[in-house]
Formats: sequence, structure tokens, C-alpha cells
Amino acid sequence: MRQVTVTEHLLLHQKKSPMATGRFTSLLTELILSAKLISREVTKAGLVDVLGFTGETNVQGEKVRKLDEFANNVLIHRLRRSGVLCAMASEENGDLIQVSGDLPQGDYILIFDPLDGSSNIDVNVSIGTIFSIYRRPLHKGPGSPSLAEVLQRCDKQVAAGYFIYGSSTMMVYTTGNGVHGFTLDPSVGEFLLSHPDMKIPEQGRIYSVNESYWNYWDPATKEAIAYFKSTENALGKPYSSRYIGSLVADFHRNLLYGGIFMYPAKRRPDGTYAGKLRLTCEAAPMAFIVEQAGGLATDGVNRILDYTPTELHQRVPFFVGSPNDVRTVREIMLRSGSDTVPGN
Ligand code: FDP
Repeated sequence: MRQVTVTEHLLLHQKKSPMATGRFTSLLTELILSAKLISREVTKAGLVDVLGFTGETNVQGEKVRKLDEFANNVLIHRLRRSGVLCAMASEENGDLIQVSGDLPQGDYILIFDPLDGSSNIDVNVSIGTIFSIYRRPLHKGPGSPSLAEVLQRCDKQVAAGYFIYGSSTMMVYTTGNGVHGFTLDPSVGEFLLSHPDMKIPEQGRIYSVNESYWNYWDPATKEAIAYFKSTENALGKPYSSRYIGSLVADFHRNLLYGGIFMYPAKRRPDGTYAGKLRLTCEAAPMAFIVEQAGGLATDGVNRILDYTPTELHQRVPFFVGSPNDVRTVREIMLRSGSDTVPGN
């Protein structure tokens, strides 16, 4: 069988995808090279002194591990010089990362989570890099884009994807024409098409949630989770429970096997509810991918791609996966009047 690389695949599909210009190909090429460098570092993490904490705390108040920092630096360093971006935002940086000064600028905006699932880094469990790409809105004048130009409605994404560093390294991405998966062949150093036109099963068999938060959920959320464990659900028997604790890995498994990943809002000490996952660098890109694969993504009720972020590190409740399962959660949330969902 003829092997197709990501770049060949992009070029072959350029005609179908108006935004897949040569500049966009350069952007993906830089992302791919960065991911290969991160993948190499992840696989030798047990061998060299890259494990453990750096001693720093990031903008989310979490301790920064050395591999997170490495991944973040690689992406910023390579992409900043790509000549096709005007701004970047990383989960690890509080503010926008401007591409200014003497570096060439383009009109793409890249938002990324350099190493998602960081609590799994030291224990050899799959982790990933998530990316989301927008175009700078037209006629906004010269210079670096403002935060308002970056915080676009999530359905304005022109591409999104992730790299998963697992038993093999894979890239899964969409430009709005289906979802395609490529596996890194280490012997040639190329991502080769292995999963063309991925589709998530209509009906899932797996539910993924950190159930230890049960006491922090509101009654509607508890009812939704109980549905998946009951014998009176769409399957007539309990779903299987699988939770890795790495969004990319949990999402990827459910995309292939069918299922729902949930990170509901938790009650905070002040009595209000909030999600954990970040809208711009986690929920929005996964929502774009899953919809392109025939699935759904909501905050329990509202479509994630209808959100317009109000801040860079905004968090949302997140329900993503097989359409039947996400729809069922929505019905339960609406019927039971969940007060964890914004605007519900
Ligand atoms: P992590 O904190 O290990 O980086 O958003 C980050 C994330 O992992 C997701 O990858 C994962 O799905 C989730 O948080 C896990 O959170 P819990 O430990 O609260 O379940």
C-alpha cells in the first residue's frame, strides 16, 4: 500500500480546503517537527534528567514539570519563527505570545496546550499536545492582534488537532473536511496516514469521568453519570468505565471505540460551580474534531463551538463524544435543571 504523509495528504486535499494554502502547510510542518521533538523527549524521559518538577508554578497555579516546559519552549521557539503566525497562546503562559519585532508575521493564530495530562508524565501514561488554529480577522489594522481578535467564536477555528504520545505517536487533525489520523513511523521519521476519515460510533459503550468528584456535583450531573452505570440506559447494561486522566488519551480512545468523556462543573468552596478544562486550548479544539467525526461536544447543554471566550484561560464544563450519549446528558441536564451550566 502506498504510504501517505501528512504533507502529501494536505496537498492532495488542498483544493477541498480553501484555507490549506502553502502558508498553512508551513504551519503544520512546524507543528509536526515540534511534536517529533517532544515525542523524542517523552520517549527518553525515563533515561535522562527531564523528569520531576522545575520548581516553578504556572499561570494555572500548578507546578511546572520539566517536560511541560520543554514542550512549551519548543513550540514557542519554532512557531514564532514560522513566518505564518501573528500571535500564539499557550496553556502555560498567562498572556498572549506576540510574534513581533523583526520576525516575519502571518495571519494565523495558534492556541495550544503543549503537554496535556501532565500528572501522567512521570508514570509512563499517554499524554498529548493539543492545537487550535484561527485566522486573524480582516481589516483590523497593522501590528500585533489584540486579545479581542484572538478570542474568536470557537466555530471560527480553521484547524484543530492533537498529537498523542502513547504506545505509538499519532497526529489527529481536521481542517473542516473530516478527521484524519497519522501514525509516526520512527524508522522514517514521518507521520503516515493510518486512520483516514475517522468517525466516532453513534452510540458509545464507555464513559470516562473522574468519579471521585461525585460529592461536588449537582443533582442533575449525578443523574447524568448514574445513567451510564444503570441497567436502564441505551445499552440495557452499565457502560464500561475508563478514565486515564489525560484528556487527549481519553478522547482518542473514545473517538475510536465510542463513548463519552465528561469533566462536569464542580462545586467550589463559595458554592458556585466551575469546570476545570480550558475552553480555548482543550474544549474548543476537541469539539471541532469530534463534530467533524460525527460526535458532539457541549458544556452539558450548550454547544462548545457556539462559545466566544471572554478570557484566554476560561474554563468550561465539558461533555464530548458519541452523539447519542452527549444528547442524553443534555436531556437529563435540561429536565433536571442543572445549575452548573452557564445560561441554563
Ligand atoms: P492534567 O491536570 O494532568 O494536566 O486539563 C488537564 C488535565 O490533566 C486533562 O488532561 C485531564 O483530563 C484532567 O486534567 C484530569 O483532571 P483530574 O485529575 O481532576 O481528573
